[in-house]
Amino acid sequence: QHLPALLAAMPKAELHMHIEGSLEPEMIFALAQRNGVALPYASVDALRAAYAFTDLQSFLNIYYAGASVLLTEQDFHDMAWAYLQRAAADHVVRAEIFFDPQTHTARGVPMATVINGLARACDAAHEQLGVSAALILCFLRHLSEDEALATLAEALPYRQHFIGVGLDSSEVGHPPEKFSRVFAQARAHGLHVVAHAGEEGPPDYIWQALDVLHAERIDHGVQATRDAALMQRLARERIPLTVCPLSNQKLQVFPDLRQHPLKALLDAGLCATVNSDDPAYFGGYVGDNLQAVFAASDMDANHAWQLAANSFEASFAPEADKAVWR
Ligand code: ES4
Ligand code: ZN
Repeated sequence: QHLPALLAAMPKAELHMHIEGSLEPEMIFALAQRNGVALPYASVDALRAAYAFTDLQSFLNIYYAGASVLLTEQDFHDMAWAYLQRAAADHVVRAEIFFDPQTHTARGVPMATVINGLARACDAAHEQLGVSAALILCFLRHLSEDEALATLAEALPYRQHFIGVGLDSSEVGHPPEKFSRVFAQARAHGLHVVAHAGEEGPPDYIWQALDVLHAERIDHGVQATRDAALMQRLARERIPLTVCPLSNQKLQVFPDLRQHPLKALLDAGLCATVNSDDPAYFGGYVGDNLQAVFAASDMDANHAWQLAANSFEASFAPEADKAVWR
């Protein structure tokens, strides 16, 4: 009774969401119509019916198809603005938003179109919603490091519009060490660095993200529970894990949320946070993720408070802002 209300009302930061994963089926169809893009699905319902994923790759195939409707700066703005309004309703006061420029530049959409549209929505969110929003550019790990290096070079003219870089897409077979040079370059430009690791991949990928990429946060990281030494390091160094329960459930990482390790991570002293990943595809926004994972476990109000505190501790917001939110 009280716990759902606390989870909904508590101010929080969302640190792991892919803006292309916030495209609801209705918006995919509206943008397809606006832009004259043909979709391989007959209707909103037919598209939604395809959201039955068996693993990460089965999701990514549909996610990249959905993103193909994005063409203009207005499209990128409208997508991000819709997410930021929804986040504000969940009492998100800080959002650090992933975007995948290579998904768009590969289709001929200019980098400027992508970044300017997203950045305009982030500015509007601060002014009109009181949500502090920032962008993190993700490299697609199924592509080469040379392509990531070219993408970073293309984005550097817009350096003031993003705060960091990340690493996403198909994990297994694409270890973090494949991207050592591009992450070193990003760090040299003063960018924050994060990486998806230990979603489907082994604990070794988490070690690599830390020791080779110097990642400041690990996205997902739930496979760390398989490695006691890694758990100790993550706890001792307070390296945040941005955990996404409904994503883990829908991609069959933990098909039953009662098996989800969130409580174990918190109780082991790790800085775990709860996030939505791809809310339009996985059945809900950050508030829905919190409600679902609490309903499936015996976490209490202390865990809820810890998650909110962790989300601010883990955020890259200015310390002055973090002091207010905490
Ligand atoms: C993603 Cl759930 C997930 N994992 C890896 N890469 C992604 N990109 C968008 N969603
Ligand atoms: Zn993700």
